Amino acid sequence: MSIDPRVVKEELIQIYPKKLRQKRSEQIAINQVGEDGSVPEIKANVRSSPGIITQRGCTYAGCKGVVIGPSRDILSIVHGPIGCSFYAWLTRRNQTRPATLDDQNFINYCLSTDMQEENIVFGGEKKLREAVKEAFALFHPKAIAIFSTCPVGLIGDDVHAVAREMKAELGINVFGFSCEGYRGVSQSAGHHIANNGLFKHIIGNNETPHDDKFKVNLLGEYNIGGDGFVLEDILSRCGIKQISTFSGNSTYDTMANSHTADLNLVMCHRSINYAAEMMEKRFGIPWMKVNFIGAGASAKSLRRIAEYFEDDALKARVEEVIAEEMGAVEATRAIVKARCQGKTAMLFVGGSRAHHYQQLFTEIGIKTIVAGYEFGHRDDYEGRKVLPGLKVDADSKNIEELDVVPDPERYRARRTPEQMAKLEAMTEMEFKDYIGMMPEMDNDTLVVDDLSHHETERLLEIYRPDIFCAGIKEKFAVQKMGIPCKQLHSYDYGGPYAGFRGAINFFKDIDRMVNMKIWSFVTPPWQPKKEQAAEVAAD
Ligand code: CFM
Repeated sequence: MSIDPRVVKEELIQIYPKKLRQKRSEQIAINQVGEDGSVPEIKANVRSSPGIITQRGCTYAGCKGVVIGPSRDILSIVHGPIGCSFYAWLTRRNQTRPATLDDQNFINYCLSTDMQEENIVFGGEKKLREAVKEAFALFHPKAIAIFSTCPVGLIGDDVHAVAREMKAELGINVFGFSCEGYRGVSQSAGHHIANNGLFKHIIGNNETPHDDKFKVNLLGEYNIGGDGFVLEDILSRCGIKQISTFSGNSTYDTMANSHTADLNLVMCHRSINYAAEMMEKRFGIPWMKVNFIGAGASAKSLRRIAEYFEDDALKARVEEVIAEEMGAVEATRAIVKARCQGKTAMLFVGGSRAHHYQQLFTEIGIKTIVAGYEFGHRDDYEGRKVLPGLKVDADSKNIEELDVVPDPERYRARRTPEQMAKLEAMTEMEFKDYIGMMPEMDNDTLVVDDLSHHETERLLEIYRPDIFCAGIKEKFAVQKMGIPCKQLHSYDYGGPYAGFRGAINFFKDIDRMVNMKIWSFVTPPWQPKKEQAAEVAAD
């Protein structure tokens, strides 16, 4: 079935009023990869339009839920009405494993100041102060983080002043985040705010030295469904010391100690590239993009790490680990690929997975025909080469850009510019770069930013993909149309999907979903319109 993507694009937006149609048109690209790797421009990281059902979340979700939340011994207090906390309470499947039963772990707690009307009218700082003291008395944490929700910003509570005061009084690290839900256009603003906070209040606070030879941090890995555990296992078997993860299965101390590493590995570029950049400027730690989603991608990433350290024993060990893992991957892959070859997928997740998971699908012969991010920026689509040309709009100006300079005592360039250039020339490895999603997608695939529910329905109707990947908000609406929906945020109840073992889990889960007979028994609500879809297909 050959479907003209131009016709589909028109179909998706024709129902909208003129102005909205124009805006959405710029947020939907028909992919064309040039000889030089160039791709069409796409509009991204702009406000969703009122009336549209978007998949997006808020700035507070990106700060509290995504970046800081997974760390287990920072006590998080949400300053705001209780509803905001409900949705931050263990809904993200970020796992953690304290070393001993006595180690602090606050992940299963949900602390809120439970603001009432009275606090909105007369101010909530007093209540926040009391909450911090009460939490300290109960838990004795090393650090307390305060997260502001929308009303806090609207009434002007100074959470930073309260944090400073409590820090002095209690003698522990207390810091606040102005991550009100409305602060940016999506979660993405919250990532940036969280990165700034990590940098200002945590990274560099713990000087414990390590004499390991190969020291890295893994940035942008949140241990959803145990992904981080799989990667910890692989790296340690290779003999690579992981100082800290940001922030899956992490602790305050590991993050505070992360500036002692010699290389930063960036998994999720969107949520954590700011910290990587700032750590390079202040401490001299280079960063490289890695991808541990997909067996092939995992092997490639491990080899790049070994290249960076220029150590033959490490290179040999990495090859051994890859060889140990690949046998089982290939065995499952062969069976599943035979059953899935030629099927199609659509991927709509926040900022990284809609790109990373295409690799896993490709490994079992499933083609991604449409994909997009909820809140990725143009660099996540087109690659970081577009960064110098990005315009700063009113919404992004809202978020502080820290002025970072080399630390007078602790800056140590891990590699000279010459060494970096040599490494880049010798291998495929590039530092400080992310090529983005579109250069790796086929021509004539569709790329849709901030997909709406209306567009979801039309896409499903027109293409009838074999699987749709999104989140809980979309899952059951999609499945009622007779198409299986894999939650790529939470992995449903599955995972881990990272690394080699993870790939095997993913192959099996997808095989089960796309080859299940039940989908053919569901009558889609739009069934009468079927002929219309056939017409589009024939065009
Ligand atoms: Fe990064 Fe993530 Fe993602 Fe993300 Fe998220 Fe997530 Fe995601 Mo849900 S940090 S951008 S804000 S890879 S919670 S673990 S799955 S939207 S694609």
